[in-house]
Amino acid sequence: MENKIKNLEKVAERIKKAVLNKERIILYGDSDLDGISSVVILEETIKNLGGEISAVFFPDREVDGYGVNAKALDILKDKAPALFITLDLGIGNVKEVEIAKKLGFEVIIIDHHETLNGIPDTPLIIDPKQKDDNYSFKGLANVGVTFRLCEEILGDKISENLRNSLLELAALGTISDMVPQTDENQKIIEEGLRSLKNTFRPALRAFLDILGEGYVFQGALQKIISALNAAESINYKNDSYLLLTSPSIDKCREIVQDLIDKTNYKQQKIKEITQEVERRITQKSQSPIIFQGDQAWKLTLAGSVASIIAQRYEKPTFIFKKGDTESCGSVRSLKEGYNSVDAMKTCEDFLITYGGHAKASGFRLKNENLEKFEKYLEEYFKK
Ligand SMILES: [Mn+2]
Repeated sequence: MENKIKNLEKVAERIKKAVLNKERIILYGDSDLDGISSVVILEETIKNLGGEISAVFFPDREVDGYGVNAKALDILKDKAPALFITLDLGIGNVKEVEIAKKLGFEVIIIDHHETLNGIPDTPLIIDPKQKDDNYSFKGLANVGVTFRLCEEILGDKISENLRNSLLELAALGTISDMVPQTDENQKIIEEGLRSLKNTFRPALRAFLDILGEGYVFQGALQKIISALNAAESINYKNDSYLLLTSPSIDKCREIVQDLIDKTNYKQQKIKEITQEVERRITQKSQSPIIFQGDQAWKLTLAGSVASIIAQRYEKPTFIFKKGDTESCGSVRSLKEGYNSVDAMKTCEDFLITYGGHAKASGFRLKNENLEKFEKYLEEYFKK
């Protein structure tokens, strides 16, 4: 049993060297709270060392797709040479990492997703789910992995206040990513939430003030998480990131109120789509899966809808947005032994992309293959 995630020390040393040499550093994170909180805590760690971040990028899943994309690399290419660090994504971007390297970037991947067919060609990968990683706990959210990296980078220099401040975000990101709340995750959540009550971070203070502290800690924590997840990435910028890094309490109050309003609207939409799915599946109750899509549904809501349906019907659930030629969706498969990634692996010949975790994953394919996809999945889950 090893006590450190593979490459943790190597990556920490590389980042410290970059700070010393004043190299440019780019952070490229996923747009959900796990990705955003990962970016924020790594940025604050680097700043604490005296380093600077040259650019922070969050791709819009709906427009840009999940992961590193060539368009973003093209926008960033003037910043090369630089350290290009991916957070909560990247482990599947074999092709894009090649492009990044050709542009002059040195790529560091910090991820916690399953590795599929081959990993990007860079020695600087941290992902506890790598085949040859012997770290004892595999259930960390990406922000948990990143927190371990921040600890490694800062070493003894980490002050109690900084550690607590990073832990608050690590706790929220961990809860939000729906990883098991056991082992290290449980500790991160406990410590982070304890600190959250006295948070110095203006954004989190604004949430506690607006929602009411008592209310938040009596079970309404999810309100904060939903609100932070409600921000969309536009032109690679993300409101939740701007919020969490803002020093102005007044500005934070404004954004927090706006995000809460957006969340309430989103919850209403999720309810409507869920009802529509339920209406449709009454005629298909024999199928071992739930497989539904529509042109009017937003991809950003698909995961939430799939979660509710999968829980309610105890079946692997595939919810997708049907585009003009391609469809893109989210999968939830909550029962033990029903691995959604393994299931989609049997369809990889006609999927454009797919990936994620056994219980939560995603896919994209041509519309003409939808029927075939559904059939293969039904076959797979019948067994
Ligand atoms: Mn994640």
